Amino acid sequence: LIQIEPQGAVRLLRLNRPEALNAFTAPLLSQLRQALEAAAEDRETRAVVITGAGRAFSAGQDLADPHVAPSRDPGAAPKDIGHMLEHYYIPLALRLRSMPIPVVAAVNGVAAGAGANLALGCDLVVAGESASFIQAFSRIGLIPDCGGTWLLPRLVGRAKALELALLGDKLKAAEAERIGLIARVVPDAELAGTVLAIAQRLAAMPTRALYETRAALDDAMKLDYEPALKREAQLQSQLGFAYDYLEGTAAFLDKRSPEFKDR
Ligand code: LHQ
Repeated sequence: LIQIEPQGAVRLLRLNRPEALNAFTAPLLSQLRQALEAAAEDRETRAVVITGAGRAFSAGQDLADPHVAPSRDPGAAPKDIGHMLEHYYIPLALRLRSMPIPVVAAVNGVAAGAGANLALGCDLVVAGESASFIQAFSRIGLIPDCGGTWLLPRLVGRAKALELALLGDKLKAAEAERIGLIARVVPDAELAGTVLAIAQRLAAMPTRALYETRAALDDAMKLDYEPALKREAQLQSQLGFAYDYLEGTAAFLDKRSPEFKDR
């Protein structure tokens, strides 16, 4: 259900249920988390790309899955769909957000519901121009999950977040870029190449500094200005003792390419 394609220091993970628009089932979600875990543990892998097979990135939770589809039999006991979040989506979202290496989403088509929010949880989101993002939850009587309530207001502010979440309309990739929901939109034919080039660039960069950059930005969201300045100084102090700072500075002064190692 997940196709793993190593490309040098970049590991591409392709959601591979194209006949169902890569809708999430428990096995697919488990395999994706395991693939992220394996990429995090592999010392040769320095960046990850997540994309979808076929015409979609992911249609979100598979609504036909008996684990979550409400029974139409009035006598049947109602299902607790929170279990699916607790056991599959939350561990996946946490794994994604704490990856020791950068993760780029290559959004190749529609990303709906949890599919959209999984993509938005990646460090960089690049979409093909025919891609779209849909907070489909309100259409079926639910709220944004898989990090949506946390991510959306931080990415686009409360006004746009509520517009997207309440109306559940399809947002085209160009508009998603314009409002700051995603980093970049590129012509469809250039998506794979552009994302691979970005991931390769990130893979050659100082991995530990990239990791701490994400952590510092996320921390700063919940800090006042002065504590944020102090947190920067604390992290900078640690990085200043690390190999990559020595190497980066030496390479700059020697006018050569650096070879970073820290993780
Ligand atoms: C699908 C799906 C799908 C099954 C398309 N499931 N079959 C977490 C925990 C617990 C519970 C619930 O939810 C969550 C988180 C969530 O993600 S909730 C949100 C779930 N996702 C949605 O509500 C999106 C539903 N899909 C759509 O709105 C459309 O299919 C989109 C906009 C994604 C694509 O539209 P089209 O390009 O027009 O394609 P289509 O609608 O014709 O779909 C193609 C096929 O894929 C079709 O099957 P068929 O047998 O007729 O070819 C759809 O039924 C199937 N499909 N999404 N989520």
